Amino acid sequence: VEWDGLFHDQGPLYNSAPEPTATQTITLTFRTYKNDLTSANIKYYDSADSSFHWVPMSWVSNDATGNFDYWQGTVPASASTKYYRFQLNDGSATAWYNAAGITSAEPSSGDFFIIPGFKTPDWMKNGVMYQIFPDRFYNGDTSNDVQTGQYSYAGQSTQKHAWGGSVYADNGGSNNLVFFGGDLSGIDQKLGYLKNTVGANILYLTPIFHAPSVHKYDTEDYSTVDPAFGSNALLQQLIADVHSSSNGPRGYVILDGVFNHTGDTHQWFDKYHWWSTVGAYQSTSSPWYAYYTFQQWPGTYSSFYGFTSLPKLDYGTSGSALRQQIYSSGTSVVQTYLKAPYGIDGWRLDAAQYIDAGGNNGSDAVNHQIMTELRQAVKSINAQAEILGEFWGNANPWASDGSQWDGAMNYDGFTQPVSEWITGLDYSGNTATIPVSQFDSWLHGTRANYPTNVQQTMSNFLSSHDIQRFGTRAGGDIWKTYIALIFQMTYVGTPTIYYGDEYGMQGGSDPDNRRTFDWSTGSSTNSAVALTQKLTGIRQQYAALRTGSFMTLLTDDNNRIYSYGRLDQNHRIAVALNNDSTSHTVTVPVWKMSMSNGSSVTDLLSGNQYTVSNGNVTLTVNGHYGAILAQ
Ligand code: ARE
Ligand code: CA
Repeated sequence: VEWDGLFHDQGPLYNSAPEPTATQTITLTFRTYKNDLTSANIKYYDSADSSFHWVPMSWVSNDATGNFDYWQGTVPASASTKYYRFQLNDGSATAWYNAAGITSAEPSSGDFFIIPGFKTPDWMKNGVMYQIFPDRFYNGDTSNDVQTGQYSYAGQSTQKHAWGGSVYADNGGSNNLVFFGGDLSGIDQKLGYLKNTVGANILYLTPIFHAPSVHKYDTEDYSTVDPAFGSNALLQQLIADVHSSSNGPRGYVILDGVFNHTGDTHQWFDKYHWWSTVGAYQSTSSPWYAYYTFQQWPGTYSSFYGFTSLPKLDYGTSGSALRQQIYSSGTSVVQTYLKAPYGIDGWRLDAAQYIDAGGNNGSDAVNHQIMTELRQAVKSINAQAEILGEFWGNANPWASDGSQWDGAMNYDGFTQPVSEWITGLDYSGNTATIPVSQFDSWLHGTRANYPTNVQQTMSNFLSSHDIQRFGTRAGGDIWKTYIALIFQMTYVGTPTIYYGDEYGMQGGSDPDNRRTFDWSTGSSTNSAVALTQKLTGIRQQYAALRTGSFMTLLTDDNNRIYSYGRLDQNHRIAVALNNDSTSHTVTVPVWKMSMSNGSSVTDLLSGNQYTVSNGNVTLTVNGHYGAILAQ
């Protein structure tokens, strides 16, 4: 069996039902070199009877170039989850093919998923997300700014900082109490920049509910927007303006749901007795005593990472008062903001892996039960709402069977490999260089962790508020931002721009990764922002870049060249990336995507046209840049 010719993924050309219902049959198409195979089979495991089943495939056709054969087989319709692989025979040898790769011995993991009834939000598959840390984006209303000394908390008092500059250099106090004045009306005023200049249509805000710190992961009151950010009415206005298509494309809003812990000033905990009621820290007979886990009351209790300012919530058992308050009742936090008059479009679940009962730290059956209940609560209000989990590794336990998350933050399958390949540093800033062949196999392996509709909604970001800025890892070389943006906007998953990454904003680790947005740089006259705009427009125009197949075309370790195809019924697009610092002449083997000799492709970035010759497109690509060759 000629392994080079084998291809299948769950793109529309190879899979008749990307998100099948229980009554849809699924016809799978497999590609091989012409005349390579004598027989082929789909072997699938059906969870309904816990057994394997075989579907013999038939030869159906050749591709237009005559280089390849297509084989097909049909998996019957049913409601049960299935996992499949292909067995390929050429008369003398057998090869096995599944999402994880090609092997001569039958694999025991890495199969393709079929999950009838599981849908992830289409707007998430097709959108571009923009993440904002509200205090640092734009100050739209100076009257709500936190003043120096206005509040004090845990022996520290607030500091008002002028916009810009090196954020914490002059801060003698707690980083978490330095305020720059950014707010919701600032974001609202800049929606034109987001929608039209950057070309993003999904707004993800880090926490906005009332809390003492600037980051607001220490929730004091889930029911109130922090006064320094605005008001609940302003949140409604912002959501309405994002949703409106009168100021650019219709948009979507995702809020940060911090449900593993509260802040220690929350009414339920009330460490400093700021409330007139009695919280768990104040009395063992508090109505909320069971919401937290005390090893020794009151001083020793479970918290997030040992930060006593973040006492950990105890979810008890199904139907507990806390579960009702957070997600399962009609007036719960989760449901309230999904419903009118707010109508947010999804939740990012902070520290979701740890959510649990009894002070346990998750990744157990109780955590998965809570996540399953939470999904039901969300989808009962809005079946199209997004559930985006925060996890830094392989999120398969939460995002592979349709019962919990739709997708996850893709540190593991995007941020880390991109950082290592392009900057030579991992996302923490440690030296870690990988050749392109390893980059490609890393991407392949992490995609295989998830069903295709999850892959397509993984949040792919260069930086976040928890890691060093990409611009800093890139050593200030804006060309590395260019190539990273080209990859991000042509890869599988929801491109997610952490505010400022579109111009290569600098910043070290937390808290320096939360610098103020520089509005003199962030505009379409900036070359990186202009490239972002162009790329989001291209992604918007070509569905193949969002929901098409992903096919590796070339990995050239010596010249640091990567080329891959994205393809669907309407377009074949070959992306060529040159990760070297000097330009290279690249020979892109577009014959692997069945492009015919004599046909032409257009580089959507430069506008240059090329003709396919001997199965290839040959072009010169600048260092740290790329071409997007569409047909
Ligand atoms: C900050 C500083 C600390 C300082 C502390 C107290 O970072 O150095 O000591 O303040 O002054 C929020 C704030 C942070 C704040 C923190 C605690 O944004 O600025 O810290 O609260 O007050 C793990 C978790 C993951 C978590 C990251 C940060 O798994 O959930 O650590 N991310 C979320 C948010 C954060 C937020 C919180 C959780 C808390 O996105 O912004 O912090 O609500 C490996 C592991 C990961 C681990 C990762 C980083 O890769 O696999 O699990 O993530 O390392 O440690
Ligand atoms: Ca303000």
